[in-house]
Amino acid sequence: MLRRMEFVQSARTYVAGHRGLVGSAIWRELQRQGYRQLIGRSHAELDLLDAVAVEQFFATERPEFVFVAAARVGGIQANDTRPAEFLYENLQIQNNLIHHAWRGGVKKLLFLGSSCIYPKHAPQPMNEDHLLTGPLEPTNQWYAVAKIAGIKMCQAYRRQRGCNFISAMPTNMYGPNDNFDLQSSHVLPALVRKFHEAKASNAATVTCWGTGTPKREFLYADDLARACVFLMQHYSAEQFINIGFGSDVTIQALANLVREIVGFQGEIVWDASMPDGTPRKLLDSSRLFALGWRPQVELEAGIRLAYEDFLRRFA
Ligand code: GFB
Repeated sequence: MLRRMEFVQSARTYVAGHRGLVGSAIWRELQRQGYRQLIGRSHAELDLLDAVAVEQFFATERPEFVFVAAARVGGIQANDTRPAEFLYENLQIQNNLIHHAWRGGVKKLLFLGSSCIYPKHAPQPMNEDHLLTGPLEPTNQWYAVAKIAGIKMCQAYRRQRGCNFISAMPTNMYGPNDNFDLQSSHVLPALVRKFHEAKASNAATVTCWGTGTPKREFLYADDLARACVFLMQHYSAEQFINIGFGSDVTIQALANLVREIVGFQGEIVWDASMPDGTPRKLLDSSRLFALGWRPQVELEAGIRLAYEDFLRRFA
């Protein structure tokens, strides 16, 4: 029998990774909706790689609802060059959280994966049934394998232990509290920073990675957060569920848009020695849309907000 409990505003709710891009957005959304017993731990306070510490945390804090937004994340370059970290840390973090959520009697848990779980050449848009139907994109296969294991953990604990653990697969995310480090960031924050710095120094060109021809779908973090809280409130099934925006753009088009928003007048140069990654990863989010959820923040408006966040934090 599954433990089905309503996600009420007085519920003790743990957001793992509450300082990151996704976790901080979930935290803000929960506060906005009146949730008043939020639990967060910084890395210094709780090392999620440490199984004993995680077990003790669940035993003393007794969270009832858990959002798993903690992960080792990064853009194409970080994924490609640090495979051991991406595989080991993600497996360890999610194993500790999911296993000890069961041991600690958590009523419901939402595990967050990524659209890179799908095969490199999956039909577009990619629906949930395309999982494990072909080889993965090599640059992020390590991260993808860990995230696929996370989905399976939730399904296994649901089947064998009766846990109400669900999973959602967001598309490429951006927004406040993003990582703007040029070596490890995703493309959107990297472009914001590159164009801003080029404008400030009157540079003639900005170099972007790859050919610019791959397409990506971008979802603003606050939209993702609303979807996550919505799923915690309304969705309980073994089937994981996609969270996307609904349309994608080429990296070239994205670069032009960011250049315009930031106000850089120079040229864009493409460094084809850098990897393109998967040619396209547009999610089919019709399962989620059918439940009544829709994104609210258009790409251009979202980039303006992301740029404001960058200016507030770094300029
Ligand atoms: O966002 P991104 O790093 O990761 O790169 P993925 C997306 C595309 O943007 C690639 C190009 O084709 C990059 O070559 N790009 C152009 C740049 N200029 C830049 C730049 O300055 N920085 C970066 N980072 N990219 C990640 C996965 O894949 O997506 C993760 O590695 C995760 O595992 C995440 O799934 C959502 O979209 O290719």
